[in-house]
Amino acid sequence: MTAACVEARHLIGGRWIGAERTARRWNPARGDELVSVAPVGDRNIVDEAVAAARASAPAWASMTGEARGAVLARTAGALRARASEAATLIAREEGKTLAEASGEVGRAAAMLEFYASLGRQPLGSTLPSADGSMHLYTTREPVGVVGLVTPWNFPIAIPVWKAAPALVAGNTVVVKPASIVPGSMHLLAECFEEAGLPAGVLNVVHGSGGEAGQALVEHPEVDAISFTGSGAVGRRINITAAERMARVQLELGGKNGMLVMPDADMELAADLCARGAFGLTGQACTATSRVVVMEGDEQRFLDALVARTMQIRIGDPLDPDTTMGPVVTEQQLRTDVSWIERALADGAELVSGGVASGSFLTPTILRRVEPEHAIAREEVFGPVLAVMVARSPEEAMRIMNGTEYGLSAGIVTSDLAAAMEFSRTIDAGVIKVNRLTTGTDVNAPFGGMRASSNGLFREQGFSATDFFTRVKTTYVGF
Ligand code: TAP
Repeated sequence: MTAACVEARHLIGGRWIGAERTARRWNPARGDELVSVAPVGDRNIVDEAVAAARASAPAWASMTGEARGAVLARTAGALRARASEAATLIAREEGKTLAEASGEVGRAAAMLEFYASLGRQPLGSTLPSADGSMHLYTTREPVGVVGLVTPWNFPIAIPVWKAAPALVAGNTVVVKPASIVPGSMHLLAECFEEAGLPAGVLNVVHGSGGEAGQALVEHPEVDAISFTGSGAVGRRINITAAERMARVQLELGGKNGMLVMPDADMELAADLCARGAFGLTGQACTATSRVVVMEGDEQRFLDALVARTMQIRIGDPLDPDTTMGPVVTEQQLRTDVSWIERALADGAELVSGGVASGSFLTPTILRRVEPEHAIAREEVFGPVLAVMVARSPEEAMRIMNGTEYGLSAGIVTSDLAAAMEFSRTIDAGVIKVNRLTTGTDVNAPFGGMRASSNGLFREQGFSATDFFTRVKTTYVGF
């Protein structure tokens, strides 16, 4: 049976709109299977979407938080009802395994439910005043029209973790999803529509980043931009937004390290590193991409890591036995391979993996990596793990903090003092003790430090509404 192809459309002011110019996405695991076709949006379509968002903003902002939250709760229900279809589509379009895709859909629904409940939570505060005849309070108002620019690696969860807090806070949005995963965003937009979201409150424009994305970021009627993606694009967006004084949130790349202490359970360390590095094909911003082990522990750790990695089964994401899917595009695969070649040229040694075949890359472990090597510092965004050796705890901390990034960092130890010292010393927005560098709770703030973020606002949890609201202070004399 031929799997269905999703005919994605722009969603503008409640209307589904196609175009003559379209882009096609083929299943990365089965090159001949068309997964989705989407219109290629230009500046005019972005203008229409922003106008629709602007027109619907007053009515949406004047609804109660409870009523807005109820729409999000119904969206969660609609997504859960289509969970299996959504997971299959993500697996076919983006390439993560069915189990990973199901996890993503469940997480997106949980996120919608969390922000639905925020419609009933206080946003603002009451303050004591120096004037005894004064009622002094703050309220948080929506920012207005928000542009959401999202990457391909979580094609449903990331649009949700931006749109849900934006909407519950009373903003209207225009989403520009990554151009290689339009079908997943289309399904999500259908869930919002089915939940009764008023027309124009959430608009979707498909198309390339250079055209539709840039037009959205430059648009004078877009009050704020929330972007997740690469550092290079993020920096450009930062400059563009600053020029027109638009609020901007940037969540960018990472080079996440795991420190394995001498007292660590090596089986646990190997399991965390293998799943953190090769789960999601390593295509996660919080993927483990570096490991630091203490001198004398390296061989013991590598033996356990290689044994654990051998259990990974590469294949078609729809096969239930598959535990690692393909690399997302041929171009990304070439990039991954070129990072491996560069590492070997710099003096690293291949422990296992490094074999590219079709759109698949075997889980790759490199040893004899030095902190100054490019593979120790630059984001690969693929299933490649660099193992480094430290001669002292101080050197280990220096290596862990030795890249420009600061997204997620982990330590494996049973020494509480070492764990606490790690948490205090490491410059990263997320610290994990005896857990994967990937994965977070929906109610906890998430974001990076240093080059992993512009650091002004956190996503997820209660903090997300900081970005999507403005504070107003009201003095009522009586
Ligand atoms: P990017 O190439 O940066 O693309 C992200 C989004 O920006 C896409 O929608 C892209 O459109 C769009 N875009 C590209 N150029 C643009 C421009 N000039 N103006 C406005 N928008 C533009 O990233 P990616 O390859 O999709 O995702 C991988 C990167 O995202 C990695 O660096 C990863 O670490 C990062 N990431 C970070 C996080 C967090 S939370 N920190 C989470 C996931 C991913 P097109 O799709 O058309 O290019």
